Amino acid sequence: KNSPLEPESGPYIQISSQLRRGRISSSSSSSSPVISTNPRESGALVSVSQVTDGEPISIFLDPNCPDYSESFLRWEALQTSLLRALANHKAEDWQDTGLDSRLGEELKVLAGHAHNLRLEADSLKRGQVVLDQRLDGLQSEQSRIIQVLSDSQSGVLKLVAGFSDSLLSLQRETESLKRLNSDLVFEKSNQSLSLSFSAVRPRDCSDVLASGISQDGVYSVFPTHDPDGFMVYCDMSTDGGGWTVIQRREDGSVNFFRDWQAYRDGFGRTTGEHWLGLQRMYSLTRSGGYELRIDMADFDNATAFALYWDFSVGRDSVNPEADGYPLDVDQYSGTAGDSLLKHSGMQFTTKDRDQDQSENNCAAYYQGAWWYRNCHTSNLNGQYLRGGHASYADGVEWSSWTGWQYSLRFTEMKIRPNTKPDS
Ligand SMILES: [Ca+2]
Repeated sequence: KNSPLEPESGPYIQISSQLRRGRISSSSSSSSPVISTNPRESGALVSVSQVTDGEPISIFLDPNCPDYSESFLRWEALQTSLLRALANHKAEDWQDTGLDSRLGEELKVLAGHAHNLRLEADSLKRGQVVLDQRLDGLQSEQSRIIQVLSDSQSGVLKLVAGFSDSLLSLQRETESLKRLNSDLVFEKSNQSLSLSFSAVRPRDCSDVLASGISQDGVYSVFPTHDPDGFMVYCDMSTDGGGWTVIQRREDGSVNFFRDWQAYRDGFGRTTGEHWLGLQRMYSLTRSGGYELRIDMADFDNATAFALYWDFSVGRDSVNPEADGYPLDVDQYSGTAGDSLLKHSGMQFTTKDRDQDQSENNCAAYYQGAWWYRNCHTSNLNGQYLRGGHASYADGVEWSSWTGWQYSLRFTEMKIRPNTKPDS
């Protein structure tokens, strides 16, 4: 007969590999295996369950196999004894390895670990409390910062609003300042324009004086009707000054017995004896509005003057030379007496151009050049005869003051606007 443990021949017994390999003996399962004869597996005779790893052992008997009842009983007994041996071995193994003490030690260690863990948990809890406190502090800080931020934001908004208000008012102020500035610039340019006209381009000595110059001397003037201008002597001393000198006799150094062209264009030295010229007198006075003053002196240091409120040469003439530069003079006042009004309306006569009302040439006859009628009461361009003379009326005469036989030491004819601006 074959051994039931030998499945290779005859009716076979199938045993789980674990049991066969004896690994069941090292199982640490505490429950003993259960052997049942009422197996769930069909055809199985015996089933061993609740072994380690849960895999039941089923023992099958071939139905065709011969009766092995005896052998089965023996097998069963063997099995039982095997299981008993197994259980015993387990118990022995349990005790042999000293697992109890090991477990106790491990339990102690575990308890120590647990203690440590508890301590750690406590400290963690404390840390948590501290962290919570810090968190609370941070939260309150955060809310405070948020408050501050919103406050500062509203403050910034207020500031911005204030800024934009200031900016607007600043812009308005800038605009008005700009307008004011342009007004000022306009006014200033107007002022400098009028100043430049009066200061840089004075029409006569009164403009020179108005520009702030009060020194007697030679200046350039630019009459409205003679924009190229010319040099004149300005008397800034007599009666408020501003006088433009048109004739001077003072020492006889200059010959005054000259022709038409010389009297038209002028001659002499501006700082000394000279005749400004009829054309220039016309340029200055053609529109009227000038007064004439004649200062005189004799050789005894006596002085006198004659003043004419109105004075012009070639007034309203289109061609003054052709018209003969007629004299227009009016409204005498002064200390020398009037010796000129009788000449008003007369044309100018030179030795080479007779425009007087005499049969003769008054200029040639009285050795001068003047607005002769027939012939004169004054002869300021006559010969420089130095005081009293025997000849008749051919010297530098002002008859109403010194008669017809006294040649004056000094004469000066000067003009200025008779409508002085308010000062
Ligand atoms: Ca004549």
